[in-house]
Parts: sequence; structure tokens; C-alpha cells
Amino acid sequence: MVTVDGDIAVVQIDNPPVNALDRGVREALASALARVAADAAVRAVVIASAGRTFVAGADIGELERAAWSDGVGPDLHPLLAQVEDLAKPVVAAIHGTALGGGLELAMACHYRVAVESARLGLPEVTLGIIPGAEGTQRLPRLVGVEKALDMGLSGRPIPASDAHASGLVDQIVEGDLLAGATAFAREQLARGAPHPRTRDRSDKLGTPGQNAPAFAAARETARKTKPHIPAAALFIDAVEAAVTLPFDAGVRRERELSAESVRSEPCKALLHVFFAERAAAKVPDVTRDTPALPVNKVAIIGAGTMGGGIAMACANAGITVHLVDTTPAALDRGMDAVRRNYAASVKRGRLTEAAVAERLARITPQLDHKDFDEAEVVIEAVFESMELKQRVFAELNAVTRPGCVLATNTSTLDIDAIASVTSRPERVVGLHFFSPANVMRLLEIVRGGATSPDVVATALGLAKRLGKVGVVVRNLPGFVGNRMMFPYMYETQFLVEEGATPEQVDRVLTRWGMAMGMFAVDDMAGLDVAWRVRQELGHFRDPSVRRPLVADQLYAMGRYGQKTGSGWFRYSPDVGGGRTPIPDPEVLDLIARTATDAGITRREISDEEIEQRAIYALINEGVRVLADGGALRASDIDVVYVNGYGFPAWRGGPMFYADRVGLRSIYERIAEFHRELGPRWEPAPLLARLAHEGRTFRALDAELAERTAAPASA
Ligand code: T1G
Repeated sequence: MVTVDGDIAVVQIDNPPVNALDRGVREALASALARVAADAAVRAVVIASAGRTFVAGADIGELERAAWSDGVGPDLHPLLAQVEDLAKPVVAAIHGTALGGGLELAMACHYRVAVESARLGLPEVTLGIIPGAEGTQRLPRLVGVEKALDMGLSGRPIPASDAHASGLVDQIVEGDLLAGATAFAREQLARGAPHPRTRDRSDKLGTPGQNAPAFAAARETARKTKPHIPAAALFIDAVEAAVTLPFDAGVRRERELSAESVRSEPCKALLHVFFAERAAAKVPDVTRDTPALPVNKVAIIGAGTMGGGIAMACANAGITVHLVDTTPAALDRGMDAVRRNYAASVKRGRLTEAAVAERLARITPQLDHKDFDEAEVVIEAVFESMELKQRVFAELNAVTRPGCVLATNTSTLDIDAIASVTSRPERVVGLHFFSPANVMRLLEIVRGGATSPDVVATALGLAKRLGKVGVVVRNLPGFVGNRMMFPYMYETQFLVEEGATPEQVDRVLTRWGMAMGMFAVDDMAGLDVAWRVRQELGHFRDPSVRRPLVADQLYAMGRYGQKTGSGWFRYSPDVGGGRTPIPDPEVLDLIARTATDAGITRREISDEEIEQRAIYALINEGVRVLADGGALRASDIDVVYVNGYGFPAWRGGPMFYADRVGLRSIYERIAEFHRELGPRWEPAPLLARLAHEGRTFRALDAELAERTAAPASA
């Protein structure tokens, strides 16, 4: 849409929800620019957007189609040249976000103005690609090489104030953006100077010699932080081309490198995760019309590690928190931990003292249920015991208002059993946070048999408000994440009984991409917690099922992991602050003795066998979860594992990974394990069927999406 205000034309992009630069927008923009270029009355142009954001990038849908076909992403080059070569000054008016192709469009404009709240960035590396619309050539020309490398390698958007300070934005506009942009355009006209084309700028580029340290440091960072994402190194190569080549040659080099990144496997996986996280919010019977409670006040029962972390997540999102515990000592311990965490964020420069003070002011520690009747949501985070949780819920029934959502942070217990002690089970839901709750992005939203759609809508809304990814799962033992983790965890324990070592298993899994090895995770979470969960869920009650033999012994020896300084590994306060696993010969002896006593033949175990037995155990159980309706989609399982269990996003999640390996070969390998290792390896029937039919989880999810295509969830 074009409106003319005197001698200034305002070209407005309007493509909800985020004004992505899809083909239609590119064509409409090109014809609008041609029109205003030809209009003699127009002396300057402002490019702006309707809705909540400037432009959040090129159309990622187009990009995904390219990634699965010829690898050639959306072509913005003709449009960028048209903008830059316009004989009239073009001003980009930025609000919300200018990301990826959106920032690249803005950088092709002669000037950029933004409101204070705007954020600007090149997040492409988070999608496994490099900016492909001249961003790698223009950004270093505007902000210098070091800043450009930092922005592109982290993918993190920067605030408008920082963009202004670094020369990316020419002016911060207070008040009405369009009025400010138009006034700015008039000022430039009055100055009468030639309008700066970014492509011609070189004052901030420096020389290859001057930039060599920055490039070396960036390559080191990429090697350390994104070893499995080729786009990180390709991005650096592209920025280097900006310093060593003329603009057009640099753009050609960028195109080659961009095509290489779009063809890469991690690009497919990361695009899958992007859309999977958005799809997770779509629940068939929860639509835009389902009423969701706006959450401004939350009460949390239990000020332990989880309760404290949840309180921080809420306070960080601007929500008022009543944090309750049974004794002043427990409350003090909880609040001390909260203060310590905030102090650490200040030390890392993530928060200011003032911001911490604001957040702490939102948290009221208390010993009673005062003001509970004002809370929209109550979250119980007490010790993992059914009896205790039912007692808490029975009390809550009496002190909260009728419409209040009653949530439990249980990680394994039956939501319906907890709800059964209240008079309103339809208001009860599981909100399974992951430790540390103020950091981990995943929120498993556990739907009980009676949980009503509006409670699910409220939970999804709360997840978004807390900056988390909410995944709705069914109330089956262990929900999705933990249910799948048990066979994975037990298989690693069987592997060490048969001859591998905890150190070997963890090395293989972390090299494969897991954030942490399974034995290190067990030690971090606590072998006492795992022992209690095994009892609570009745694992291995059936004597015919093979049970791991060492974990119980370590528990009996009081080796609970990090918290006791020893578990599968030893921990020393002098090594990595007591968090670095140190192989312990005593444990290796215990394993060998236990295995021999149990008549288990010990042998050399290959890294490949470890990888397959661990990851395929996860996949096989994931298929069972899907078949049981424990998760709505295979991609939901991927979102759970990538955001809650340290599964590498660049592998797309366990189900996506299985598709890429091929369900037939996964099935055949599992069938082999079944023959060699016994009944726990029986292939999930759905896996067998999909393998025989040559189908994929991706296709299964697409069929489901088609079948349940409904107005978007709340
Ligand atoms: N293209 C297409 N759809 C997009 C989109 C995009 N760039 N960004 C968001 N959506 C959809 C999303 O799928 C969802 O759809 C809806 O918009 C709301 O999104 C050449 C090639 C902007 C911070 O990486 O980070 O440019 O689920 O739920 O939480 O170099 O969206 O409702 O059907 O996320 O408020 C680079 C991606 C692209 C930014 C808003 N850009 N987007 O967050 O909403 S690559 C990005 C975001 C590129 C060039 C290359 C976020 C947001 P649905 P949402 P939100």
C-alpha cells in the first residue's frame, strides 16, 4: 500500500503475522517502488510495515521448500538493487523486529530509523543458513567487521539503542514512527547531500590485516560453539569476502556460500525445529476462540529448586508471585537461591541491579495462603510424593477462586490422581518445568482426563509469556520426555554392565551431539531422585524384565551424584566447581564385579553400538508414545527433546533424526537388537508399519495437520 504525504511516499508492507518477504510481498514492493520512482511529486520514500513488526525475514516456508529441493533460497537481490538505486532517498521505518531478510531490506535503504523498542538482527545461523540477501556484505559496511561477526554468529537481535550506537540505525524515533520517519526524510532532502548507498561504504571495513584477529577469534568461537553447524563458518567466509572483494563480487560469493548452507543437513533439521515449535502450540480443540486467562498473579507452593526457578521465570516475565513454603528456614533458603541466581546474572552482565530489584519486588515469600484468591494460576512444586501433593491440592481447593488454574509441577505422577482430591478436576493441569526452571525453554503441559480446553489455552499462553515452548502431552506415566528417557538411560546402564564405561558412553553421546552424557545427567539430577522414580513408576516389578544392577547399589552406597560428590563419576570442588565428571575406578570395579556376579559376559563395545543402542532406544519409545497418543505429533517429541533433554537441534530431534536415517534401517537394526538382546527391544508396531510402508514421521505429521486443520490455537 502506498500513501503520499506531500512529497514523501510511504510504502507499507502488510503481510500478517510478521510481514515475511514472500514472493507476493516482493512483487508488490517492486511495483510500488516503480510507481513512486516515476512519480515526480515524490521526492523521498519511507518503507514501513503494518502490524506488530517491520519484517521478520524472508519467508521461511519458501526457504524450507528450497532446502528440500534445489537449495536455492528466495531471491531478494533484484528488489534490493531497486531500493538502493532509487534516485530518491529511501528511509526504512522500523518497529518490532527487523530480522534476516527484513534487516537486509532495511540495509539496502539509504537510511534507517527505529523506535526504541525495535530489535534488529541476522538470526539465519539459528536456521542453519547464512544471510542470503547481501546482509553479509552490507552489515560490516555499517557496523564494522567485529560487530557484524558477533551479530551473525550469535544470531541474537540487538536493541535499537545498540543499533544506533553502532551506526546501523541513523535515528531513534520517539512517538509516532511514521511521522518521525517522514520528518527524517525531509531533513535529508533539506541537507541535499547525495544519499549514502551502503554498497559504496568502506569506512568501517578496515583491511584484511586489521581484521585478521577478529576473523581468527570468530572461527575459534564458531568451532567451539557451533561445530556441527556449517553455516557458522560459511558466515565468517562471507563477511571476509566483504573485506577482500568489491561489493558485487562479495555478493556473488555470498550466494555460493548461502546455497551451500541451504543444502546442508543441519539446515533441514533447524528449519524443522523452527516450525515444530510453532506447530506445538496448535492443539485440535484449543482454538483462537478458546478463552485463555490473562495471567498477572501466580502463587507457587514450595520454594525449593524448582519452585524458586519457576518464581524467577514468572517474575522475569512481569508476573506477580506469591512463593510459599512451610517454614521460615525453607523460605529463606529458597529466596537465597533466587538472589544468588540473579546475582550471577548481574555478574555475567545479563541483568542490571535495577532489573533484579524490579524482579525481586514481584516475588512475595510467605508462609500462608494470603492473596491466593487473587491468583489466576497456582503451581505446586513440592517434593515428589503423591500423598503430599494430594494434601496440597485438597488445601488449594479451599483457598483459590473457582476459575483458578491448579497446576502441578510433578515430573512423573498421575495428574488425574492429584486432581481427584479437588472439586474441580477440569481446572487441574500438569506444568512440568525443567531444571533450572528460569532457564530451560521446555514446558510439558500435561493434560489430565478432565482438564478443560481453556485451562490448556491458559497454560499455552503462560508458556509463551514465560518465553518457553509449551508442548501439550497426555497424562501417561512419565509423560513424553521422562518416559522416553528411561529406556535410553537403562540401555546405557546395560552397556556398561556389558563392558563399556560411563566415561566412554558419555563421550560417544556428547560427540554425537547430546548436550550431556546420560551418566552425567543422572548424576546431575540425582541418583536418589532416579531411584525414587523407579519405585514410584514400578519399573522392573516384572522379574522377567532385565533390570540394571549398578544404579541401585550406588544409591544404597549414598552416592547420589553431584550433590554428594560421587555417583557414576566423582566430583571435586576444585574441578569445574564440582560439576565436572571424573571417572572413578571404584565404580568401574563395582560394575565389573556386579556384571561378573550376574553372569554377564563383558566385551569390547564399539562407539557405534553405544550410539545406536542409546539413540534407537529413545526413538523406539518415542514411536510408542506417538502410537499411545502421548504426544499429538512426532514433531512435538522433537520439541520436547531439543528443548528439555539436550538433544542436538541440528539433528532435528529423535523423530526427525530417525526419518533422516530412514525408518526401514532403524527398524531393521532394532529388530536385530530384539533378536540379540531380548524383549525390551521389540520394535514398536507403528515403526514396523511405517518402515514397511516406506513412510516418514514428517509425512505422518503432515497428514495429521491436514486432518485437524482448524483455526490457530489461542
Ligand atoms: N517467514 C514465515 N513465517 C514466519 C516467519 C518468517 N520469517 N517468522 C515467523 N513466521 C510465522 C510463524 O511460523 C508463526 O506462524 C507466526 O509467524 C508467528 O510467529 C534471505 C533467507 C519474529 C521473533 O529467523 O523469530 O530471512 O505458527 O509464533 O513468538 O537472509 O517469529 O502462527 O502459523 O514465532 O511473536 C530470518 C523468525 C528468516 C525470524 C516473532 N528470520 N521469526 O515471534 O511469533 S531467514 C528469522 C521469529 C532469511 C534471508 C534469509 C519470530 C518473531 P503460525 P511466532 P512470536
